[in-house]
Amino acid sequence: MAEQEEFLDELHQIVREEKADVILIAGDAFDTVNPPAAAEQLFYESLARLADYGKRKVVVIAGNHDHPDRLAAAAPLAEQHGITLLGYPELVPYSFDIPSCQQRLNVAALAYPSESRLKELLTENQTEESLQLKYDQKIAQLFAQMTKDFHSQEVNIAMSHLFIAGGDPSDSERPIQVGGAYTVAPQSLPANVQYVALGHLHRPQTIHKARTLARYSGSPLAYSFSESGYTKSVTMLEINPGEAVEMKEIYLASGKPLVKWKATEGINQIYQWVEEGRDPNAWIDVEVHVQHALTMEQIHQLRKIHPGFIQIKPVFQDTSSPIEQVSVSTIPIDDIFRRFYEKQSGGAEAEEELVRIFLECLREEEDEMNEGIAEEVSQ
Ligand SMILES: [Mn+2]
Repeated sequence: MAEQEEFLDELHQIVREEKADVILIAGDAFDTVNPPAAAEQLFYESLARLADYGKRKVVVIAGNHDHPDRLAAAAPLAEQHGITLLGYPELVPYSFDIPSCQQRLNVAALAYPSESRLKELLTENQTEESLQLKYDQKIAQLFAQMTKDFHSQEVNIAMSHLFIAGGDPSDSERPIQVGGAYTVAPQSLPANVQYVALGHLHRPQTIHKARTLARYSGSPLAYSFSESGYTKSVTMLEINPGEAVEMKEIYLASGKPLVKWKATEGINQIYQWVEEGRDPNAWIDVEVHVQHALTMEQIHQLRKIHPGFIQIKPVFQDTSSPIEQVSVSTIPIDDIFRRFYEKQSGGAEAEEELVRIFLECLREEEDEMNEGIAEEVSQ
């Protein structure tokens, strides 16, 4: 939440400095259909601030993570602040007069068009390939219909939450459709608009094969380690009717870096790095080379020394020897247990105490079985 707040402060500052007339948010607004109340509060508070209580137009569409009804539930209230919240794909374009620049803006805003939300008539016998093609055609058709009355004397924009074929994904978007990602060809985006604002992919990127300037602004924060190699940004556009669009990418300073630590010398190396003040503000994925599995106490202690550890993963030295095929019955039971433990833990050595407990449990189990047999015999 702190990181999100920081970003929203920065966005507000950019919006003021750039004197933005309109803000487009192409989803996802939330990560889940059931966001925590605190997240919703931050969202609404930030929208009101961005809209400057009605002076600046804001349009938000739902993404695949958002609950369309829930996102749009506050629409009547938001509308009074000049904020348009759209949950479902609809066929109507939105037109607004923008007093701050004395232009009229047309937005073909298509909230996340899931196949079910499009109420596609898909017969059961269709192959995956023809479903994909039909979906693509349907999106092209929707945009064509929504933009058909767009006028070159006005500012024309399309926006949606889609996976454009050829886009560069990261590990954190989650598939846009259950049972296969429905993609849309870049050529299916409308040509008769000056810009297509896209949401879904976390990496900021321009769609090169589109017939007009189309772009993912990308997520404001990194949500997986596959997103650690580039800077997050927002996209700023200068658009006048009938003219070429001027685009500028504004890099964000907020957002914590994601880094990986590989402590090949063991747990003390982590303590040393923390003491040296390495990556104090980062989220960290820790790999630590150890002989034995980390105890709960060790993990607990590590978490106390740095608040940014996301995962602490033990790595065991590779002691694997070629697999020998031997009959289990010829190996002593404690050896079988040691081998099993090593395999399950990824290479850790079972401590003697653990082996002793295992053998004790085994004996108790055997005693109970013997008692059971004795009872049966006596009955
Ligand atoms: Mn998405």
